[in-house]
Amino acid sequence: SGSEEAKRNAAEKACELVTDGMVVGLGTGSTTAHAIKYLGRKVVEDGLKIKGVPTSYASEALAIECGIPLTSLTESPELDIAIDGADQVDAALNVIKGGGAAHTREKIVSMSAAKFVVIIDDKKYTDVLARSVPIEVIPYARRLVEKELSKLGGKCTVRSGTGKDGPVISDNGNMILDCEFGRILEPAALSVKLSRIPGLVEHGIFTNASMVYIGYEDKVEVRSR
Ligand code: DER
Repeated sequence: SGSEEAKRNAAEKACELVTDGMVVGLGTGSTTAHAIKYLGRKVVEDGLKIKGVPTSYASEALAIECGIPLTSLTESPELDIAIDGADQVDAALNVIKGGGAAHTREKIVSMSAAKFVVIIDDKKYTDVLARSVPIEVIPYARRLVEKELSKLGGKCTVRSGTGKDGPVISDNGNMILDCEFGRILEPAALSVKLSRIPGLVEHGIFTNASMVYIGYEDKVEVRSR
């Protein structure tokens, strides 16, 4: 991915959308970390009044460290805005997420928000999505899900991480598959097919982005749906 400066530029520009009284979905990953730190400074130094809903243990810990008051989806089901990163965004604002294995809660939060804003560095913007799609799967169903994904032309690998032997386990206690489909010309159609597979908890194709902020070292481009 691109430079930290490009990520920070996109993150801080998008945070201009956050105003007093808002409930804000806080995404996961290094780009959104810039947004969480920036919003934390606005809360602590300028008295910005917001509440955050984190999408992972990681973003919860960072938000607490930055002084952002937190709430839950149960207490605050209607979010004003969700700000989150992505692994790839195409020209029609279709998004692949899940590089951080957080896409299940990220999709729940993004769908709970009036506006879902994606922030990326320029290296992630492309004409056609062509990265592997992260897929959260109930371990019990893994073999069925792998079989159904291969029928759709997917080639899956179980994601293993660092600091633990064996598979990455998500914040929800499930496994992650990374599934290669090559160039994804019809993301919405694939999304529907994936969501029908029993035992597949959530996949990383997001078709609900309202806006994308594309950060460069010296500028930010904004695209709206
Ligand atoms: O897991 C996710 O969807 C994250 O948003 C992630 O993939 C983007 O992370 P990055 O901002 O560190 O590239």
